[in-house]
Amino acid sequence: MKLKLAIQKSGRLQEDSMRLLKECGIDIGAGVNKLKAEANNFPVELFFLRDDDIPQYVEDGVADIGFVGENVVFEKNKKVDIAYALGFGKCRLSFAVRKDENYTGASFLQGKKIATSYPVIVQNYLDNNNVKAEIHEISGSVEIAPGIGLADVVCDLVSSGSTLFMNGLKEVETILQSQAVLIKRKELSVEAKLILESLLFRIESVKKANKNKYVLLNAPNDQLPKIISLLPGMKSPTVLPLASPGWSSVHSVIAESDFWEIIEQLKAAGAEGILVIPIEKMIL
Ligand code: PRT
Ligand code: ZN
Repeated sequence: MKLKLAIQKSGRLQEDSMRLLKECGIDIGAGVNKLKAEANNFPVELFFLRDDDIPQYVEDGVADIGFVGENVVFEKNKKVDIAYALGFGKCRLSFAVRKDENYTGASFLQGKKIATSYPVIVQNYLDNNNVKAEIHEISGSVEIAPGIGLADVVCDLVSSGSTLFMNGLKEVETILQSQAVLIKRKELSVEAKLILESLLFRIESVKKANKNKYVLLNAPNDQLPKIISLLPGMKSPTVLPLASPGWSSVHSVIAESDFWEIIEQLKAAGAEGILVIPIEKMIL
């Protein structure tokens, strides 16, 4: 059997979805057509769909799992489970108003016309804040709605903010932070579950590797204790003698998030010739 995975056919999530599969060693070779493709070396079959349709297909079991934005998962509100946060496709769903407008909080929205492609999420937000407003659902180019007199407020996805800015709007309130997630259907066969576990194991190894760097450096032996204390490593750092007496080469793994701080401290402790190398996979 094969695990059926739905991914976006074209658009912002397509490339990252395909790259992640590749990094997991899953080879989508020949046989790629517009609708379906099979992996040569892993029991998975890909379905290429519009992102909006993915939750429905997963609920219905046409696909077992899917890669899709949380924004779409919450808007469609289908019976699926979020199994893993994939870390790409990050964006936020925000209200925006004309740049000269004075936004005073949720009560500002009372009685306003709001243009959005996310009527369900917006209505939830209004209900939670006891605000009544008129939602105009539009499927694209939401940002032009105030300019053409269709709405007072928009609620749209934002990443850099430049689309809003170019349309004379300002972001005033974020109602959802989103990223691509792996969703799965509620009822998976035992076999499908096993394949999913193996896929998740690979995805996690790739994600961990991306979050860490392999560091090699040269250290004077008298500074080794200090330098080793700065480098936790997976177990403990590897220390090898250099050809020149009194020096060692130290190898370790450090988290991307701590990277700059640790490098500064390593230099201060006398480390030289520091090399930083990306890690491809990391199995703990
Ligand atoms: O054809 P299909 O229906 O599959 O694709 P689509 O056109 O509906 O979606 P697509 O490809 O635009 O986006 C797919 C997913 O990418 C979304 O559901 C989000 O989860 C995620 N994503 C991440 C974004 C953005 N960032 C994003 N910036 N989706 C859309 N945008 C748009 C936004 O709507 C606005 O028009 O980009 C513009 C704003 O970008 P900035 O950088 O100017 O702020
Ligand atoms: Zn879409």
